[in-house]
Amino acid sequence: MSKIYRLLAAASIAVLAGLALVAPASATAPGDTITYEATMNPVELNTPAGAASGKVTVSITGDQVTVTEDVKGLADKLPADTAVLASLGIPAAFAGAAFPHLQHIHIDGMGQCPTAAADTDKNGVVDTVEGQPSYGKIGTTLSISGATDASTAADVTLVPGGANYTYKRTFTINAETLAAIKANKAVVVMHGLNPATAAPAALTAPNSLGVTLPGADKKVAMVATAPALCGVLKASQMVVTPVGAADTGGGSMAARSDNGLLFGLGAALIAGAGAILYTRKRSALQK
Ligand SMILES: [Cu+2]
Repeated sequence: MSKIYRLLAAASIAVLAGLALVAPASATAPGDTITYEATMNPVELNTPAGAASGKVTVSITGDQVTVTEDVKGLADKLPADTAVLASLGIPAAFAGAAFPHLQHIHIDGMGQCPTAAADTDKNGVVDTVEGQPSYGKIGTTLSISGATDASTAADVTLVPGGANYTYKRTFTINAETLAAIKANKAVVVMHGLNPATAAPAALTAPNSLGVTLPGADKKVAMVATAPALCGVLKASQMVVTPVGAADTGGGSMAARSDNGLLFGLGAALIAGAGAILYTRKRSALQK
């Protein structure tokens, strides 16, 4: 998958290079595509140094964004033992499923990733709320389908799952998030800690947001929601301007058709990992 992804991404760049001029970021005009990148690093206390990594690219044309991600080393699967799951506030239907990773673009904080100093209650975990002064509130939910605003922020059925995944989605971004990205103060966060390496409190204390999963009788443990990877989106040096000037030039169209293909592949991969989980949850809700 990742090989195909890279080949297609390279092809997409080649198409753009053939049809476009490359200009400095300072010379942007309406219709230009501006790209921002975040290198995802382990959140101190929550993910061991070097255990997980990722790269996120956000390409913006007007109010349309394409977010691509390549993530490695996160928590892989939920426990298969239903008693263990119950102790974590996770319904039995999720036993052994791909570990869901809620992911957001956070805004209106300091535009930084939290350090160990953010653990103000000294329980060994930087919980989601403790991280907020650094990365701010949720501006956009990087869901695999459905809404991309805060309404889907904690919906574990709409997120990528597993240790390693790629993600690609094009959507209309809200003005608040767009402004934060352009100010280089938007922060991408992937949530969900590896139970094998998380501090004991992550398994015993309820999450700081008060989230209860459908079908559970207690709040889900902090391990499901605490920030695992974090990275600040920064403008990359290049801006792509379609030749022929028009807002919807040949370059943009070529890029879009490639995006559609990539997204299809990514969605198929994710659907494969999560289909059982979604189906089970839906039927539980219908009862
Ligand atoms: Cu978040």
